Amino acid sequence: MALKPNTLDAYWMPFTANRAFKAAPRLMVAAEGMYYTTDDGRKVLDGTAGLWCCNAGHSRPRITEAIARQAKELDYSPAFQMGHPKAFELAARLARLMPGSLDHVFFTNSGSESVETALKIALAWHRLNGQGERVRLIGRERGYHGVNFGGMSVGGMPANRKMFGALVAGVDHLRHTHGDPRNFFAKGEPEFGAELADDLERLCALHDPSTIAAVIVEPVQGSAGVFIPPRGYLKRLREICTRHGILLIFDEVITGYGRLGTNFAVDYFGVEPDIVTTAKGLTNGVIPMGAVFAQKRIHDLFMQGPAGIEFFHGYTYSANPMACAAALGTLDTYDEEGLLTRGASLAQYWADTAHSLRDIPIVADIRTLGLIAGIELKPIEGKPTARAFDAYLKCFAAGLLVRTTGDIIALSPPLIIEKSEIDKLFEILRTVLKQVA
Ligand code: PXG
Repeated sequence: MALKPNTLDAYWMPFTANRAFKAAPRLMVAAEGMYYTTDDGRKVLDGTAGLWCCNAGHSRPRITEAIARQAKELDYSPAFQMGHPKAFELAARLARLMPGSLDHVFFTNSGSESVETALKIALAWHRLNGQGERVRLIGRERGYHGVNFGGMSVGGMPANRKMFGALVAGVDHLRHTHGDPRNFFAKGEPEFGAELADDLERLCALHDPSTIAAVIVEPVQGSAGVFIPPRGYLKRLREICTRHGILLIFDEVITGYGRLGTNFAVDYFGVEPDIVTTAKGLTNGVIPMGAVFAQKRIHDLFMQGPAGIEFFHGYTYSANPMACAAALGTLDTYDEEGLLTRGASLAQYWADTAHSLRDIPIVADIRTLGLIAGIELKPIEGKPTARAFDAYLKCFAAGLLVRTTGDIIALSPPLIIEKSEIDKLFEILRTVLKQVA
């Protein structure tokens, strides 16, 4: 099934070094359970659940069969001024899964769209609430909220921003929480740095809180390299937001659907934001879909406005029937196999095994929470990112899929992973890290 080289030309690949890839392509042709199969017939252990999304592993029958059935039954139904039963069933089921009164669900097609949707809900809600002067949005350094204009603007990864103009106006950023050496090699939530949440008070003093609509953060920063919030940080952020009437948005595109051993990070940290964005694990990554959860009081204010369309926002494929079927099949799989809480029982083993790499001299820090690990490498002098990317290529050749960002290796396996596979994953990684030392 090898592709001829010239067939690689037309596809402009996302977030990829296209020229290097096309000179030495890596192609997946099949996947089942914990493993991918490459075009040259090798099995590759999935250490990243695809891109943090295939939480139930690959080719799961409940999901694939639900999609096949749905394609025959109702392929598409208009998303505006029209509905289909599975959209309502899915929203009700998700509302039950999410704690507190985050019980209304708006459907999108990706994490990026979920973020845009959440930011727009926040701005519109303040306007309906008679506080239309709340127009500022606050993100955080090193945050990743997708690639559309709102998400890019509140995001804090310089490379994702610098080429794209002036971005959305009125955005500011909290300091990130990474770098305190006292927190290096912490298992779980690091001890030091809850007071970094007070940085929001600095921005409130600068802009006046009455101009700030919302703060958006990832409960655990994923893309930028697995930064786990200091113990108490998120609670403190919640308190400051509440005190100043600022909406708090948790971007749970990565942490949602079992990644931390709980349904959502909202459960794990016991902090209830006003809006939650999700995607990825919602459909096990199989069909693009996102879901934004809003508190009842947020939703209900929209329903008290003038008759007619309450929120001028939505997508052609919002609650697409195929995506709804995939999501319902995914939730069935999670339920039947207890996957959303499975990470809790594996977290200790996962952390211990990950931290066993600590003795390797090029390892600068190891961070773990739930079924996530970030292994930070010391960069090669003058060549940042080169060591981690070399490790990525060597892992792939040795039968393990990892992700890298900067000089950090990020791991987030499907939640079906067995202890023997955890062992195997870190054995391969140990061998490779010795090779790139
Ligand atoms: N918010 C967060 C927190 C994310 O992690 C998005 C929004 C955007 O989602 P979409 O579906 O528009 O891509 C993300 C996506 C990685 C990696 O390896 C992470 C993401 C995507 C691709 C790779 O860290 N996160």
